[in-house]
Amino acid sequence: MWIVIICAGFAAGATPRNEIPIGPGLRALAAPRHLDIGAAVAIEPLAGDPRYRDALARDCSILTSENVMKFGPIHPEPDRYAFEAADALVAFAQQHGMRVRGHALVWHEQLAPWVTERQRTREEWQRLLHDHISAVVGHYKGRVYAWDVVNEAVAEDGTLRETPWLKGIGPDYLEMAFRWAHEADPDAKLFYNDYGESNERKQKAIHRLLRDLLKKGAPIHGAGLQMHMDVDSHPRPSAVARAITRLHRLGLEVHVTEMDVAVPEPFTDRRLGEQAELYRKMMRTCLDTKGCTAFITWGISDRYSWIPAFRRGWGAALPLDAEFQAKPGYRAIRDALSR
Ligand code: 9MR
Repeated sequence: MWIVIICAGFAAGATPRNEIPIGPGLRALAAPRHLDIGAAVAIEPLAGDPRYRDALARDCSILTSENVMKFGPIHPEPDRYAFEAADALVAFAQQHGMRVRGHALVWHEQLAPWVTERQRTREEWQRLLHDHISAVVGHYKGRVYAWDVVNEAVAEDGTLRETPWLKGIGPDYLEMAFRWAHEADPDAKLFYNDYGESNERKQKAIHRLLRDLLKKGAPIHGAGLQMHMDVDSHPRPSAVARAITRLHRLGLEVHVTEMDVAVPEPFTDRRLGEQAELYRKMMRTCLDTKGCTAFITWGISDRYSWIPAFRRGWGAALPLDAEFQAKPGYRAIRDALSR
């Protein structure tokens, strides 16, 4: 009996709950709003999962490399660069007419062991960073649209974070990194990227840092707001709008670079509804606030999200579920774009 009813449903053309209706993907809806929309991409599913590739092709006009362009993966030994994985990502983006955000040239995590395991003079640190940036940005010249040149350099209290780069070179490392990236590809848009949108003190410190760097003539074109959040702890849309406006007044573009909204188990309809409201509000904030030119989530499907491995008991953070079906969050983004 059940089988008959279910089959009858399909025969009558009913779509299973959550299935994405046939129609324009998010990319087509974002284009007339002059907004890039996209996702961070992991290389394994890009190579092995056609559903992942199809979802990216349907919804994204811009892709960020989740891990493969970070220092450790791309420069594993002093004299060896491993560009293959990142090249495959860039080739996929080119085939689909998508832009690429390179992430991230200067960060304190995912560094190759050879970088941190030995002492160096300031000059040696400078040479190391210069050579890394020149080689990586040079390799992708004309193919990577924007780079996160420096990632997460500001601590929670607004001071510069104690990283190997700060210790090895001093606070000038930021200006140097932007200048070297610009030399290697004068057409690439260069971004500073960080998290902590609810932390007004940190936001002000980032604003001051970028203002001072711009005053010195550093080639900085944009700022990234990562926007990792969860259903219980998230910035107010007004705080996000304020941060975007403040950065835009410096002449910078703002990208939402890594948004996801973690949900605690069990992933109930109520919680997924709260998540959808956050996606809707943040997309609206980006659309309504001058300066916000890209909206990127940190992954596209819950099947390949970083959250469960890093936060036990949390997950379901992305717009598509593990079977690539649209969640309420996907529909909320689509509605905000169609408004
Ligand atoms: O999603 C990335 C995960 O696969 C890595 O293991 C992790 C290493 O720290 O980095 C994750 O991406 C981070 C990004 O590069 C910078 N902002 C925070 C992201 C989530 O941790």
